This record gives sequence, C-alpha cells and structure tokens, in this order.
Amino acid sequence: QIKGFVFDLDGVITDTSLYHTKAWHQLADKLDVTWSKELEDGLKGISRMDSLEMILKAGHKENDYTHDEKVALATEKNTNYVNEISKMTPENILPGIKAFLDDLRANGYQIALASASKNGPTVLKNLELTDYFPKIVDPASLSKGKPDPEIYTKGAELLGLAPETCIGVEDAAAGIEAINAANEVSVGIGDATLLKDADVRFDNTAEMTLANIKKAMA
Ligand code: G16
Ligand code: MG
Repeated sequence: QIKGFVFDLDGVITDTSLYHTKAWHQLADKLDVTWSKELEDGLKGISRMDSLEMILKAGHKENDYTHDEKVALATEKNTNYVNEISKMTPENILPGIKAFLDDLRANGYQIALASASKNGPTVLKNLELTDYFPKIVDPASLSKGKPDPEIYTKGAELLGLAPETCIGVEDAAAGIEAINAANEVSVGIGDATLLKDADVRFDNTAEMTLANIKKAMA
C-alpha cells in the first residue's frame, strides 16, 4: 500500500540537469579533462564535491589540487549554475509533473523532496512549486550522497512513513540505486539501459501518471 512519494528534483521535476551538465562541462574544459557521455551520466544525482572529484579522477588530476582549490572550483561551477537557474520560471516544469503532483495531493499521498542539490529550494521557488513540498531533505545533513540510501531513508522518515510504502522517483542510476537500497519502490524516468534497476520505468515525465504506475505495479 503506497502512501507517499519521494522526488528527486533535477531531471524529474525540471530539466536543471541540462544546466548542471553545462556548468560542469565548462569547468572540465578549463581543467583540460575530456568530456564524455559516460561522465555526464555518471555525474547525475551526485553531490557537488563528489561530482568535482569524479571529473578530476576522469582526467587523473585528483591529486593536483588542494582542498581549498577544489572548493574554489566547485564554487565557480555553482556560480554559473545559480546564474542559469535564476532565469527559471514555471514554464521549466517538465511535462505532466504539475498534473501529477495535483493528482497525488488530491488522492492524499504525501510528498517529499530528496534532491542532492543545495539549490533545490530556490529552484522550487522559481517553478512556483514550493507549496507541493512541505518536506525537504536537507542535503547538508547527509553523511553520504546518492547512491547511498540515506537521502531516501530520510525522505520517508520526514513523511513518517515506512520505506516500503514510499515510491522514489529518479532520473539517475545513482538515485535508483539509493531508492532500492532504502527499500522503497523505484520509479525511473529515462533511458532503459541506464535505469535497468528501476522497479518501474517511463521514457519521460508525461508518461508518469498514477494510473500508469498502478498498472506497472499490478
Ligand atoms: C542534483 C544533480 C547533480 C548535482 C547535485 C548537487 O541532484 O543531479 O548533478 O551535482 O544535485 O547540486 P548543487 O551543486 O546544486 O548542490 P538531484 O538529486 O536533484 O538529481
Ligand atoms: Mg536527478
């Protein structure tokens, strides 16, 4: 019996993943690290500092910078990202998401946000979706990021629900891994190969409806 939904933000509610990618790609170019589709996919859902480490490792440069220099590089990426999201409006909500959230509310499901992004509340505000998410996991409170289950475990806790009664929604492989490890039902949005471990998967957000989820879980 499903009672709550725990949502990822970037790539599920809105396409900020494009802006994250753009900002990291720009930094990788500057650091002379070769960009690849594999790196791009691998960064999704990963925290800011873990993402930087992943990029540096891809270029065998993880030992070339001090901690303070790494913080400065991550801050530079974030400044570019914050500049992009400041231009967002409700038009940036992905197809079907608003209707889906309304449907969840109307049917008494509880809703929480489990985004690794420290900019999550700002994005929700610009999308005018803040009211839909009374419970937001604070990414700064986490000891480990996705794929660790902690963020999804905390999402269920915030809702006061047992994990088995929660559905987690994700576009990233690391996020699906986190949901599964938290013992929640995983719904993946996107590529079938990338999201092969999702319990239920849709190609895009428009296909994610309560009826389609119920059908897939029956
Ligand atoms: C998101 C993105 C990641 C990003 C992370 C941290 O996670 O998918 O690419 O690195 O947040 O974001 P910030 O640097 O804004 O704190 P999610 O969990 O919303 O997909
Ligand atoms: Mg995501």
